[in-house]
Amino acid sequence: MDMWLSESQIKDAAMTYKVKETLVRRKTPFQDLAIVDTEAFGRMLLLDGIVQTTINDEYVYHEMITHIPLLTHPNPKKVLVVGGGDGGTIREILKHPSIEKAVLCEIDEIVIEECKKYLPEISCALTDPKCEIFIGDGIKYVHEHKNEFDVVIIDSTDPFGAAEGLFGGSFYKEIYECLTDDGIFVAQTETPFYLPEVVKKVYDDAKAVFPITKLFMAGIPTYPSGYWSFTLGSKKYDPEKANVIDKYDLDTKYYTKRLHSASFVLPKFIEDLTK
Ligand code: AG3
Repeated sequence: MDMWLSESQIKDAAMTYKVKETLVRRKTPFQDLAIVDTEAFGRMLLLDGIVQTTINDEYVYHEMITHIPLLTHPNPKKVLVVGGGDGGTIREILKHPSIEKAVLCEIDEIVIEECKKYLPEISCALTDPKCEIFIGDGIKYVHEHKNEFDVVIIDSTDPFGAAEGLFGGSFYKEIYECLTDDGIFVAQTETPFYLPEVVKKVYDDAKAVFPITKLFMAGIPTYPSGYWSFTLGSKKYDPEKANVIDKYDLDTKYYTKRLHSASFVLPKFIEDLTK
């Protein structure tokens, strides 16, 4: 008997995967967690039925959410990740030689526990001595740490329920204050195909706070529509003008120095959301 898993993306569309095996399924105090092995994408993490990451395409998301801000900043030393309990973003951050400390603030420690067990390729850097794990609310953590981080990355789930507070203007003001004088913020901000109003709102909210605000895109096959947006807010450095050419080379599969600025070139319907 074939087993199939579906994530509904809008009322009338869904993406479906053939499942080999369910490795873990458990209710945490915050969400319904599952890690399943799929035929097409390998092991896959789901939270409340929403695909978070898979072994076969995780590199796109984790490289882009990390290397775009970290290679825009000339010398990032301290980085905060809010969410991201699978550890993929931390793994990418620690590829940068300037990093002294990467803090992971994750509300649900069971995500970390299960990803360490079943997704070691992604979670492998969570035990690195430069990684500090804080279990708790990201909004509170950001509020309590002022002028401290060179880069803040919001590696959250979708903006409904638990993660809703991570997608608003008042939180972006707090992030602004949590950043150093030349700090940069990046968040995953959904797909403009299905949620253009979310993309627009996040962009406008970030723009009201940061002097430089830009959207960039990446192709992620297991996220709704396969085409995903990220929003970047920066106090000083323009990511499109960053001199990444002279910087060190990284071991990547998706990110390249040429792609860095190219990912900010937007199709018209997305560019229109930024006007
Ligand atoms: N968090 C962003 C997942 C968003 C995907 N949305 C969806 N499938 N509807 C990814 C966490 C990876 N570190």
